Amino acid sequence: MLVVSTWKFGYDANQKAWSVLQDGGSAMDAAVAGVTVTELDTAVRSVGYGGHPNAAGFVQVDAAVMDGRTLGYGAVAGLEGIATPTAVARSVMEATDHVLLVGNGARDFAIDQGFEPQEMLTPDARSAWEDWRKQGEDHDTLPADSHDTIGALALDGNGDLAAVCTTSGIAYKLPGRVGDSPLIGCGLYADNDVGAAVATGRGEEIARTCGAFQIVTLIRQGQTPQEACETVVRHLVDRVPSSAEHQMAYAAIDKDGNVGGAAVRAFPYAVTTEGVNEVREGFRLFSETD
Ligand code: SD4
Repeated sequence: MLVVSTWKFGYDANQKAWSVLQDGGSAMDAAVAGVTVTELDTAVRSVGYGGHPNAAGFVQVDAAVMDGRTLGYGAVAGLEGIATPTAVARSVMEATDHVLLVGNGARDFAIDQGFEPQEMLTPDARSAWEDWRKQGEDHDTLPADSHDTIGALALDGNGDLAAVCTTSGIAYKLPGRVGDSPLIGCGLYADNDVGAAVATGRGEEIARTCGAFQIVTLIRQGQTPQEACETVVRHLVDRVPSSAEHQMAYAAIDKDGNVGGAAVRAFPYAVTTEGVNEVREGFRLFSETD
């Protein structure tokens, strides 16, 4: 059994996910429960409740789940007023024969499924947004925590894999903007036969290369998760050099429990398995001073 989540805050998500696995829960149960902790944590300004709003002051979240057993996938994008979008994405996968719901349709569906609508903009996030507006809405002066998606990968006791991804996207984005996180193959991918991968960073860059799918394909062809993550980061930066101005990061696992992580810049990710519960530093292409 194994759980891997992006960023330092992934550590808390992993504790929850690991306890679900230990209680006999599935990889999907564990991954969703883990990231729900992050979605509800107001200290995390880039995911779920308390996330940074879009330019118009509304928190619009994106989330997705993928089930490695069936290649089943469900996602929501541009969803407002629901604090746990990953659970909604799971409902899209399980309760509809669609894969992606957006905007008001996603919200109506969530409410229909029993999710409680709520205000998503916290006073802290509102005041940071108001400051940004007063300073002239300059996209070069975004808050330091203006993005940081949580992606989580889980391998359960049956050998099943799940990948999930959830974000409030880039701070002060254009209303309606959707990043890579809810897009299959870009933000996440999972296949029981091979492994699973998630992405975090600047969605506009990440979405160019379908990196999560590429990583799983490279593992299928014999690369380790670490090699596959590095290959995909290098490929993007070689192919589109301007993308290196942004952060792009991937974490991956294979079906045997090997783990990898690589990014353009510093990328901590959390790893929890039997006897291991730690935050690791991913391979990075550039140091902070490059
Ligand atoms: C997005 N990929 O919406 C997300 C943001 C993010 O780390 O991951 N940041 O583009």
